[in-house]
Amino acid sequence: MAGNRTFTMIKPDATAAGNTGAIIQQIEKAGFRIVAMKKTALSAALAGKFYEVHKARPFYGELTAYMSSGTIVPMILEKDNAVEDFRKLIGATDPKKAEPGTIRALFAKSIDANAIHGSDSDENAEIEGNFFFSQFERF
Ligand code: FUP
Repeated sequence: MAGNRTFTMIKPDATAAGNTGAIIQQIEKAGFRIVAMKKTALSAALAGKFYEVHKARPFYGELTAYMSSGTIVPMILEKDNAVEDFRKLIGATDPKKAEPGTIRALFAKSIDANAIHGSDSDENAEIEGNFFFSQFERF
């Protein structure tokens, strides 16, 4: 059965461009409830830990440098079929391939500075949410 929670973070390109509010508005308009949210930043070491599954990929170094280059807004979100519906809302990894109207089509600058993250499974949503939030920060 599909779970009802996913994890997202608004990435440094989008927070720097002043698109945090516009992106949150898209997320709420699409029917997601915000369970937890904060503005924070990752050290290179913590970004490396978050993206450990991509360690062997050629873009890992750039990815972790980029993700620690500015502020981010991590969130836990709730909605029926959350993981799949949220991946649809954000669009393809490469904004050039993202469906019109998706968050990445609207706000992403490039395949690496692509505005927003969305968990790819219920299991990863749980792991990634726990990376940023304790049970006392969830509402
Ligand atoms: P996604 O699940 O859409 O975020 O995409 P992936 O899990 O494949 O990739 C994770 C992050 O790695 C992307 F958000 C951006 C970065 N990435 C690159 O920088 N270059 C690539 O070719 C692919 C991904």
